[in-house]
Amino acid sequence: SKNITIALAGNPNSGKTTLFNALTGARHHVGNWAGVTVEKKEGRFKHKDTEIIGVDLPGTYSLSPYSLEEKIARNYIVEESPDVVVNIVDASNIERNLYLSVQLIELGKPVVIALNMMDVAKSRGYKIDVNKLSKLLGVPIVPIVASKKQGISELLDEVVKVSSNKSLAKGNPVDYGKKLENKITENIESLKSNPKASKYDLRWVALRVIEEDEEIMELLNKNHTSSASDEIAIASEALEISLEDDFECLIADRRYNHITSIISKSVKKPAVQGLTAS
Ligand code: GDP
Ligand code: K
Ligand code: MG
Repeated sequence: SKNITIALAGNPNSGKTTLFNALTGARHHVGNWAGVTVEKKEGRFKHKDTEIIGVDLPGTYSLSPYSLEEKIARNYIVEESPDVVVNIVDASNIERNLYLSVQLIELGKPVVIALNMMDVAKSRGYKIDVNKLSKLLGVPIVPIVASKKQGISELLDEVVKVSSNKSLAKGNPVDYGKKLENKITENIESLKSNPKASKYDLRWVALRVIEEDEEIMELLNKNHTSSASDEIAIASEALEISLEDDFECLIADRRYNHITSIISKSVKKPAVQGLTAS
């Protein structure tokens, strides 16, 4: 048999707790994340011949460095490298939920989307082309109804499959446009010589440097054995570009465009109905 660890990530109210309980039943324990009073749940369960440890990450809308919950979620994924990140997405609120999905994909770990609340989405008349959505995002998607325990076994089949073939769930990168893409490429080149960066997805680190993410900048400088001038170069480059533009806003805009474009090709919502007589 095989052992894997999965992290459960999703927006608040996407059904994370419902899914976690459906997976682990009573076999989980609740504690806190190290040093903080944010709840951490961990549970162990079995799917066919695979032993799975599930870690429930805090519910978040984004992965910015400005909130404790968001930092916990992203740091767990990049530092602890779970085998698979299971991203629970509320299908009835898909556009907003995908903002987190795109950021999870950017962390560079395999992502499987559990497309939850399919009952609600259907009752509202949404037509979601799951295969197309999956192709456009570049990650497997399994429709589920967590509250009715529907789709759970199919979800776990996919998770186990991805855990032994991570290339199935790498995700497609957001196109940030020529100007940003050039900066990303330049940063990746400088980061290649930084041993502190090597354990992370370099494109992800390159983007964080552009955003002047303090935690990441500090991490790159810490215990750096080669010349510190690399970091200074990166830092001053980031400073220079931040004077040109608000790159953090531009990055967010590009992510929204990416999602809007994907949704327009894979989801049909019924025309907004006028007020009906009751
Ligand atoms: P969390 O905030 O992400 O942990 O979300 P919860 O697991 O607490 O779920 C929020 C609400 O949605 C609860 O009332 C759940 O019973 C309900 N819920 C979860 N999954 C589904 C689903 O697939 N369909 C429907 N209709 N309700 C769901
Ligand atoms: K809730
Ligand atoms: Mg919850």
